[in-house]
Amino acid sequence: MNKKGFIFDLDGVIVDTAKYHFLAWKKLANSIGIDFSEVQNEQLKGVSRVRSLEKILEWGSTSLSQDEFMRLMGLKNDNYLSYINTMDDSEILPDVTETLNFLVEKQQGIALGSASRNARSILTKVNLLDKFQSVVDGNDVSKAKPDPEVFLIGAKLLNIEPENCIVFEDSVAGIQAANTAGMISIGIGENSVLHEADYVFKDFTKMSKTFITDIISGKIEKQSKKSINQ
Ligand code: B16
Ligand code: MG
Repeated sequence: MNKKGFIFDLDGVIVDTAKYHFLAWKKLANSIGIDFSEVQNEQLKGVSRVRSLEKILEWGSTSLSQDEFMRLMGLKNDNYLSYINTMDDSEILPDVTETLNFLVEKQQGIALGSASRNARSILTKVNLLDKFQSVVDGNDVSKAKPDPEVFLIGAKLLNIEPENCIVFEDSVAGIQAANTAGMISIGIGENSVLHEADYVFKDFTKMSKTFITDIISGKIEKQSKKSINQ
């Protein structure tokens, strides 16, 4: 039997919490007189909470004491959690559940590889926690994406070699992390943003079961570059 390890990012891949991060960071930034665009927001996707605030402060040429930095991170997370608390399984992105069920049926390894410290509670909220054999989140890593640590730990927990792992990611930093880990990188989103990925799909509705079956069989490999797409 061919067994691969499928590692899913959370925010922007399984659920659209990316929009809640954006709203919460924007509110926080605006409260200290800094504004940033949706284009700049792409740089916050997939990176840790600490690094996100550091970047926002850089954009605003602002520096803070350590205490104030921690206080603002807390404020952002409280605001973010007020959105998360209202979530249920209706917020799972299209065809994600079907893809997970297909992989379970094919007895593939399934892991979560997220930078979020809120990952487990989000998976619980949307009722998907039991689909994952391993969950690696922001509490388990010391280095944020684009460092490959989160995905390498995921592969290890699945007991599958990195070259037999596939990463689904919506962020530039996450695609770079997957590539550095030597895994097949599949971008979920826009080709123009995620052009470093081996393959890009707008969402899971555009990814055929044949594509997944071909990955499992080894017919589709890393860097065969975008023959099947969008
Ligand atoms: P938290 P992912 C990432 O999750 C988000 O994309 C990123 O925007 C966020 O800063 C990071 O989680 C940390 O999240 O504040 O909840 O710990 O995309 O890696 O699933
Ligand atoms: Mg993401």
